[in-house]
Amino acid sequence: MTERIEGHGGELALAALRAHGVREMFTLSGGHVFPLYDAAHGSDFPIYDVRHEQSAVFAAEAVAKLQRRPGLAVLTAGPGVTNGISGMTSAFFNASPVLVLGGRAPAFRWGSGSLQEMDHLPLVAPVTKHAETVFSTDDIPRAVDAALTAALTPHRGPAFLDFPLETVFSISEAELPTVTGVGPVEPDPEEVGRAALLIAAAQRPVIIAGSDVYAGDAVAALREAAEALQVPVFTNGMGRGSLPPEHPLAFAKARRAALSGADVVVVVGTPLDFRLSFGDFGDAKVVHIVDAPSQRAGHVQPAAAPAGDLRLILSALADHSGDRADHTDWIADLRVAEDAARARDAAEMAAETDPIRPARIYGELRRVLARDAVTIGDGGDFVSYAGRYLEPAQPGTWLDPGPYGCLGTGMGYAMGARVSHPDRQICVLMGDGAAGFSLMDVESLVRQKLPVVIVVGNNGIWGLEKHPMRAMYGYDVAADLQPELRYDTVVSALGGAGETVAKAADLGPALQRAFDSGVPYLVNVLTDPTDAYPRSSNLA
Ligand SMILES: Cc1ncc(C[n+]2csc(CCOP(=O)(O)OP(=O)(O)O)c2C)c(N)n1
Ligand SMILES: [Mg+2]
Repeated sequence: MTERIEGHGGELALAALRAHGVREMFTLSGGHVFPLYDAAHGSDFPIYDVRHEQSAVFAAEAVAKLQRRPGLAVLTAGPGVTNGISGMTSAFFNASPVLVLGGRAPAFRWGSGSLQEMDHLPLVAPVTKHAETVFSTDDIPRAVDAALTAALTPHRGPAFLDFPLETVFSISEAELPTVTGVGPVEPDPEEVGRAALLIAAAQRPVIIAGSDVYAGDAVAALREAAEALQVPVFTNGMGRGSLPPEHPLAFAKARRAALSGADVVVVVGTPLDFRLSFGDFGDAKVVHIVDAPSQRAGHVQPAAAPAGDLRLILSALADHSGDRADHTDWIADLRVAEDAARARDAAEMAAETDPIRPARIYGELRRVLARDAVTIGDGGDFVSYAGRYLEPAQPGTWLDPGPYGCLGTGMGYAMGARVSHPDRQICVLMGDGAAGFSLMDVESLVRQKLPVVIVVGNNGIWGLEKHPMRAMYGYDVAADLQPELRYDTVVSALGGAGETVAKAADLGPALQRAFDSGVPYLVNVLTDPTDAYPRSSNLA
């Protein structure tokens, strides 16, 4: 039974959004999109607003990533949309189902020079799965449904619609599309069988599981497959935490030993990109398991590449009934390497140095973070250390910017995480350089009562650029920031709170105060500018 609805363009859009389970919008005001606000206003559909459109799109992306449902950003015409493009591009690289609704100058006098009159589509089309201008009010519900269906269909990603002024302000009547949900993509059973045989026959197999395993709700199936075939599991992106760190097949630190010793590397739900040495694992055969045929790598010839619903593929691997090699010794060897690396890391995380090194910050954070805390990385070296020293205990608790590597996600991701999980700890790990992109949005968090903890690794430099530039040229330029800058007082001035920490012994109590404060709180940790993340050991 279809439902007919009547209202202005904003109301028609909102009805279709609700039907798809969208529950809130992130935005920065602009007259072109007032009807969308009017529809949400007073109708149990919260509007969160920000100080830069990048934060609105990043917030929507955090909702999409964490909750596996569409996130919504509403951006005004012209500069509102263009300010959101890095966010859309990040969502495109991360396969995050984000819908961006843009305002647009009136169509009826297009070409006459209206304010902000520009065609957004050529700019956003390359970084979205669906980009469309909706020219008629009664077409809005259909267009919203089509955009969200595209965003949610694996391989997922962002979608964009813009509404000319008269489209969204006019009143009309339309049918509300029935939302059926996106059905699973059936994998080719022969390709799955080939993958199962390769893994079962391997002497030294390894699984690397990435973001699409979480996005595709395939975490349980991953665990079943790994346990059934007895394969050690490494993770990246949103795949982190898929196996709890104490699981006998969960590995994080023995990656080098694993990838150099493996005879079959199974990469699930993540591209064979720079994070995975472009899929080149020496003599090892590669099995690449992807959620859609479009995700098969063009630059590598895997031995098998099943494409389709990851739950179906991983469950089929778990059910493999043929012979399998014994991996006990291989797992035991990797466990030795893992334990040795873990002991080295533990020593670094406890080190009492002056100035403080980032490792110690993470040592202290591990004591105060709950298992379900959401940690967000926005920065250079400081975030590489976070990836190394923090071990997410459950899936859906780790947000990094992904392979687009865009600085500035911090406050937007924090807002989306806080809205997604009102009762959890939300902790942003931020470089001092990264802080410059979004710290003003602390104001948005304060005003809308969205407390988060921000830990700044303040080395006074763009560390990830300064150290390599010095190594390459013997000097560096454009890589210095003000040393010992008081980012904490910036947050205090914006209505939050914070403190600067210079001594390792003061870290623990400061972090505790931050999490107890109930307001946006920045712990500004002065760190050693000579400390550079050892890139050569950063295989992924
Ligand atoms: C939007 C954007 N601009 C520039 C870069 C290049 N970049 C990558 S890491 C980095 C340095 C980050 O410095 P900071 O946040 O202080 O972290 P640190 O490396 O010092 O720990 C820069 C400039 C980027 N990734 N994204
Ligand atoms: Mg820095």
